[in-house]
Amino acid sequence: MSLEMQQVFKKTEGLTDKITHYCPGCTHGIIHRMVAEVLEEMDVLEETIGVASVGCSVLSYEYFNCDMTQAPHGRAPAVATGIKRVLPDRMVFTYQGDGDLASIGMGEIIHAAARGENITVIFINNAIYGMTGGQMAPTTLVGQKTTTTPDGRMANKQGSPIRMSEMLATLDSVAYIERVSTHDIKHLRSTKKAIQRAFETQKRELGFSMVEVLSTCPTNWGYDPVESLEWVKENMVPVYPLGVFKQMQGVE
Ligand SMILES: Cc1ncc(C[n+]2csc(CCOP(=O)(O)OP(=O)(O)O)c2C)c(N)n1
Ligand code: SF4
Repeated sequence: MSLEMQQVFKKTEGLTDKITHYCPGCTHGIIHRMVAEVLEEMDVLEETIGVASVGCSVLSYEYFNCDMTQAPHGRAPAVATGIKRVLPDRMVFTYQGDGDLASIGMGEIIHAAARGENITVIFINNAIYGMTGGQMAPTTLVGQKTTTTPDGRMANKQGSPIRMSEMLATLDSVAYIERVSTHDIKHLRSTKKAIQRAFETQKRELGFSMVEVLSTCPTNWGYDPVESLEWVKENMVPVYPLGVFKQMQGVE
């Protein structure tokens, strides 16, 4: 009797073979995978240009199997704007953490969204500036302790967390914004759908699209990977409600 081997799982063509440097339990890796799968499924890997930012995902240009470049501190939306305007038939995306997008790059993201640039932003919100030893980010929760806020974030001293999706959704030229989460399988499925919708929005030339993904940072939170997922569900989702904040007509 001959045994027939059947392949039931394979790595997406959208990622290179490079082993990532992310900490165990960090959801950056699974979000990379979903972005890569969507690009592969849409058959646009050959025409995609991604812009890596700073933070833990700075090396994402080594992991995505498409053309990639890297932009310094928060400037990814500006660099993506330039690329898309010169090469409008390319799929252009940025991959940015919350320190990059909501702190040092706040100006760039607001103006790219206000201009309705036809780019897709993958925004990773892990409530912390992961790379530089876990300092506070604009998304750090009230009461959440970080290495630079050992007493916990205090609204009267450091202000309250910024909800980027809600804020950017007020801009007329924004086509699509959704916030999703990585804390369980059901939400991972919704995350992939949102990423698909964002790239479809760009393909249809409808304008600016962004997916905010609630993500983990076990290393700087001081929890193990499973506890970290639980922490996202229990603590982040109530402050950062999931859902679609803007969906222009024509976005499907
Ligand atoms: C006040 C300040 N300005 C600039 C930097 C430089 N810097 C290092 S990492 C980073 C981005 C932060 O990463 P984040 O976007 O939070 O992604 P993560 O590392 O959490 O994945 C920046 C802006 C810094 N650490 N602190
Ligand atoms: S420090 Fe945090 S965000 Fe950075 S790779 Fe490790 S777990 Fe992920």
